[in-house]
Amino acid sequence: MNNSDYRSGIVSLIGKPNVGKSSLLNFLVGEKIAIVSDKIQTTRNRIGGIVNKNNAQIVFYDTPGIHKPLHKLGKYILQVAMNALNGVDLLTVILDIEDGIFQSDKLVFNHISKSTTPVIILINKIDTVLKNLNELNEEEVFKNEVIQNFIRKINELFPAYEKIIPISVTKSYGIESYLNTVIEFLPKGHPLFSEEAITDRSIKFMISEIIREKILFLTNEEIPHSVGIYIQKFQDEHDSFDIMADIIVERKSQKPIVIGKKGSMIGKIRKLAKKDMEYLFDVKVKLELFVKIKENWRQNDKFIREYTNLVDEIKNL
Ligand SMILES: Nc1nc2c(ncn2[C@@H]2O[C@H](COP(=O)(O)OP(=O)(O)OP(=O)(O)O)[C@@H](O)[C@H]2O)c(=O)[nH]1
Ligand SMILES: [Mg+2]
Repeated sequence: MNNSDYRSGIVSLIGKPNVGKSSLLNFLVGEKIAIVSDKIQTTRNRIGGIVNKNNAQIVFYDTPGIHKPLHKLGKYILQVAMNALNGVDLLTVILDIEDGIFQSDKLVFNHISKSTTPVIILINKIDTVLKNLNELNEEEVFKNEVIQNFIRKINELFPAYEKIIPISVTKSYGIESYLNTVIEFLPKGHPLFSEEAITDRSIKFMISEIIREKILFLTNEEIPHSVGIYIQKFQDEHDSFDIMADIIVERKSQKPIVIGKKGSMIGKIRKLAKKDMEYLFDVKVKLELFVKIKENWRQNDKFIREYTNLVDEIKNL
């Protein structure tokens, strides 16, 4: 490797909720560092994922889906996504071909149109329209009628992009091509993180996110979004973690749902979370969970500070 050719920089992944931003981040990093779910507004924070290539280091920022906020927490979450539009080398807007282009995508384009940072557009979930994806080459995919119609819509809304790349995260299609394009846009420079690092977030952050993911997976309706996590105790004993965490709900009626009949729901949350933690951190995990009620916590700054990790990201919180 010629050192003078080494490139490094930051790329923000932006889009409406549920398009696959966190799924893409995990695929790029090769480890599950960001939680994923089929429910909208899964991600609440900016999560840096670090990717090392022999000629470059890229820091990808996963961001919350851009949405119209309905409460105080939503406003802060949107602010996190907005902050990620500035001070980065490249923006990547992700669209979802299965869902189509709607008002929420227009909102995303409105926000980025104020930025002078170069933009790459990814059309994700093309596996849902091209069932024989793995038999097709890049040109055949690009020329496909459904893809071309989608590109026409993009051109009407936001023609100021550098490149459009159709991808499928679940079928690992188009990602290498995306990565190579990203590197072309990065400035020459030294790595920003050590080669071993995979994320800029702490172990404690990851622990609270894993617990939240299991709640998103196992519960429905308003529960997944009403939940906050507070880590009461985290003890790292080298080959084991001792963890006590509170699951915060915002109404009395939600507590028995999260606990479940004879503790069956909280038991499942604990079991799945513990398994993921042991796999990710390669340690034995002792995990105790408690459910607590804090009325309307998502409207209260003090509680938002305690039960999300937004305080690291939002100056005035
Ligand atoms: N079919 C298909 N599904 C995908 C693909 N990529 C992601 N998904 C699914 O899309 C859903 C949303 O994925 P996430 O990665 O959580 O989406 P996100 O954009 O981070 O969502 P927010 O955090 O809510 O903004 C999950 O159910 C994923 O499994 C893909 O390439 N094809
Ligand atoms: Mg996400």
